[in-house]
Amino acid sequence: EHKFWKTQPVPQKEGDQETEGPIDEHKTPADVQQHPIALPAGFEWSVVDVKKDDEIDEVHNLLTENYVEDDDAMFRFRYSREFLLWALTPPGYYKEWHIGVRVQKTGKLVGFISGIPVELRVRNNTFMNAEINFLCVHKKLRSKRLAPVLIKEVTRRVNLENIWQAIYTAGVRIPTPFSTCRYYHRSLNPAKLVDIGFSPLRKGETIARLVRKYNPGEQTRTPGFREMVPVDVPQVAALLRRYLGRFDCAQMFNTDEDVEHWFISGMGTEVNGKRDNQVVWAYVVEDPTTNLITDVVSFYTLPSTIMQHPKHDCLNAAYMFYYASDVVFAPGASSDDAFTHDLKTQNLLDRRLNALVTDLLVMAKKHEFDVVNALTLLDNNMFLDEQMFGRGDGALVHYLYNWSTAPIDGGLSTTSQRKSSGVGVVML
Ligand code: MYA
Ligand code: JJ1
Repeated sequence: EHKFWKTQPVPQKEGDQETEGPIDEHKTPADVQQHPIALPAGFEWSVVDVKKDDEIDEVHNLLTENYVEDDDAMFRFRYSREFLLWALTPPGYYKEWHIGVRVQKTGKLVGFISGIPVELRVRNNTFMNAEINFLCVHKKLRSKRLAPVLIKEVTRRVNLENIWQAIYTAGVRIPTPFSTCRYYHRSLNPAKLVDIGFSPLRKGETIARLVRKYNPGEQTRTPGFREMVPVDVPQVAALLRRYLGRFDCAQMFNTDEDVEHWFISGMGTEVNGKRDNQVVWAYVVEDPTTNLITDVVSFYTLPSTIMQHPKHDCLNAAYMFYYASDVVFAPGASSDDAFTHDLKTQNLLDRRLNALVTDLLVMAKKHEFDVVNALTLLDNNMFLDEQMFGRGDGALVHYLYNWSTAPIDGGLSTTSQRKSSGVGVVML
């Protein structure tokens, strides 16, 4: 069946995941093949220097024409150059993990895979991972078993750094997920979404009514809600670490530099009062009385090409990224038993997340996004229905390489119940 995946250290079927830990025998970098995996004749490996404009251009162009599409091939992800640079250069990144495949004769880039280092906690274990993303093979070279070669080569380069685990997501199912999430979509520009076939126009529904229904208003309403700035980094980092501690699987954000990269550097640089190259939008709530940061919420931009449309060629989508709130840790009345305390916390959190997302929608509209997308991970099920997100036709499946763990709740069973998922890692 799975000629490649059956040879890899991944759980081979559901139910193979009961014991927590590595699947492969222990190895050291000295045990790893020291030369690159062989490519078919006519192709060569090429480290892509993402800091060079012409090279990030090549990756951008490859992905723009050949990366992920929806099931009906109407939309294709269109990651910007600035986004790719941000996504591929977090603190401690390895440039050798930005791996291209070129046609030897012409130098044309026809394949790509990337990894970045990320520390994860999975239940009680914390370990370094490669986060693998942007696997792409040119459409004309599909089904020639190039993908396994790319995967083996990135594995080798990760192992050379003494890292033996990886996390990755895909829209497809292969052996064997630890968690599955669904995509949800909140319209901001329903007229365009209907026009391009992204949203259906249900019978009896009118565009005018949809425009009114989905108008988030002009003003944010949470007192102290403002854009995040560099001095917020230490408080936001501490807040995120506490919040993500509640999930079965979460990114660690060990250093303030990690938070600086993922929340501040992605906000681009201000030129004449206008932000250039912004890829992430981050907001905090500063308590007006204590001046402490109590909440953070963020989203990133990921447009899609609209493949066959006379009028529109780009869907401007914002994706919910990390958020956190301190209300979880509000102490209950001393007379409360643990159960009552948890229930009160849950309710407080629910109200607070809805308030934050209401404000996020105002900001996303202000920045002219057509839609806000979110998965069922984190605590998203607490606000998806109330904030009028509708279920999409896509899923995002989460995988670990060389790590076995019991399944983690991706929020599928709990959409109508306002419960937390187990997933506290958001991939780009
Ligand atoms: S997910 C996004 C993937 N990209 C796209 O979907 C873009 C559009 N599609 C393409 O470019 C191609 O169709 C790709 C496959 C390149 C996806 N993840 O070469 P083939 C298996 C893992 O003949 P092609 C992302 O970026 C497939 O089951 N495996 O096929 C995360 C079959 O194996 P088996 C996949 O269509 C990537 C084999 O490949 C995927 O020409 C994480 C067929 O190869 C997929 N998305 O090319 C990668 N799609 O026979 C794993 C197909 O066994 C990382 N396949 O079923 C693992 C950790 C590595 C680091 C470890 C460090 C310790
Ligand atoms: O965007 C997605 N689906 C949209 C468009 C569907 C077009 C027809 N296939 C969708 N729209 C309905 C929205 C509607 C809004 C009002 C309320 C009701 C709902 O469902 C989907 C996600 O749902 N996107 C994809 O399929 C893209 C691929 C997703 C897998 C990504 C894998 C990434 C791997 C990288 O690591």
